[in-house]
Amino acid sequence: MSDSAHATNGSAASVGADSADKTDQTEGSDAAVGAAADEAARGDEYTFDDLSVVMGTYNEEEAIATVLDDIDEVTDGKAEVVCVDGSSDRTAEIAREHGAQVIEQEPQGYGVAVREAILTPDRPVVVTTDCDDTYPMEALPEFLAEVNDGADVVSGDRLYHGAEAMPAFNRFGNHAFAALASLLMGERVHDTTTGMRAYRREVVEEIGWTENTGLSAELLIRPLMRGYDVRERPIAYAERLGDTKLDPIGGGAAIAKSIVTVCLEEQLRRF
Ligand SMILES: Nc1nc2c(ncn2[C@@H]2O[C@H](COP(=O)(O)OP(=O)(O)OP(=O)(O)O)[C@@H](O)[C@H]2O)c(=O)[nH]1
Ligand SMILES: [Mg+2]
Repeated sequence: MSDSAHATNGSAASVGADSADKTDQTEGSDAAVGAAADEAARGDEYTFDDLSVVMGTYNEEEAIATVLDDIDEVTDGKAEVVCVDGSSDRTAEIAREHGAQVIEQEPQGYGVAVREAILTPDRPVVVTTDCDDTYPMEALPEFLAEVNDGADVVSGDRLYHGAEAMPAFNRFGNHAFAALASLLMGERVHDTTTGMRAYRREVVEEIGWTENTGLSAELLIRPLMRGYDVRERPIAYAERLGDTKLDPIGGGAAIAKSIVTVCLEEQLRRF
C-alpha cells in the first residue's frame, strides 16, 4: 500500500470532538477494527507485521516483562519492539530475552530516549508506550485500524475514562495542559501528555522534534497544527509498576513551557 503521508486540512476536527462524539467514535472504532481486519486479509492494509512498538526504558525491571508479553500476545508476536534503554538494573537483559531491539543510551530524559526510539524503526507504523504497565496494549488493534482508516496520528486519551489510577496532582496537571494547549492551538484536545500514540512513520520523520520532558505534548501539537489527521481515542490507564521517573513539579513546569513554545512556533510557522 501507499506509504505517503495523509496530510489533510479538515482532519483536526476529530480531535475537537466533545464527549458524545467520542462515544460514537469509540463505537465506530469497533467497526473500524473489523473493517481493518477484512482489509488486512486482502493484503492492502497495514498489519501487525508493519508495526513497531517503541519506548524509553529506565530501570523498569518490575514492569518490562509484563509490557513485552502483552505486546507479544496482542500482536501474535508480529510487532517489532524497540527499547531505548538507560537502565542500571536488569531491564535491558529482560528486554533482549523477550526479543526486543535494545539501544543503549545514557539517561538524558524522556524525550531524548523517545525521539531515538521513534526514529529507529523502518516499519510504516510506530506506536509509543511507557514501559510501566500503565497503557493498554489491548488497544493496539484499534490504533492500527484507525491508521488504516486514514489517521496519521492516533493519540490515547487517558482522561476520558477518568484516569483514577493517576495521582490526583498529575491528573489535574494533565487537564490543565490540555486546556492550555487547546487555547493556544484553537483546537480542543483532551490529553496532551499521553505516552501511547500511533504514528505513520512519515509524520515522525518529516517533523523536527525539539523537546525533552515535553516531547509527548510536542508529538501531538506539531502534527495537529500542520494539518495531519490526528485523532484522540479513549484508553484505559492503570497504576504504574515500579517507580516514576517524572518529577511532578519540575517536569510539569518543563511540559508547560514546551506547550507554549511549540504552539507559538507552529502559529508563527503558519505565517
Ligand atoms: N532511556 C530512558 N528512558 C526514560 C528516561 N526517563 C524516562 N524514561 C522512560 O520513559 C517512560 C516514561 O517515564 P515515566 O516515569 O513513566 O513518566 P510518566 O509516565 O510521566 O510518569 P508516571 O505517571 O509515573 O508513569 C518510562 O518507560 C521510563 O522508563 C530516560 O532518561 N532515559
Ligand atoms: Mg509512565
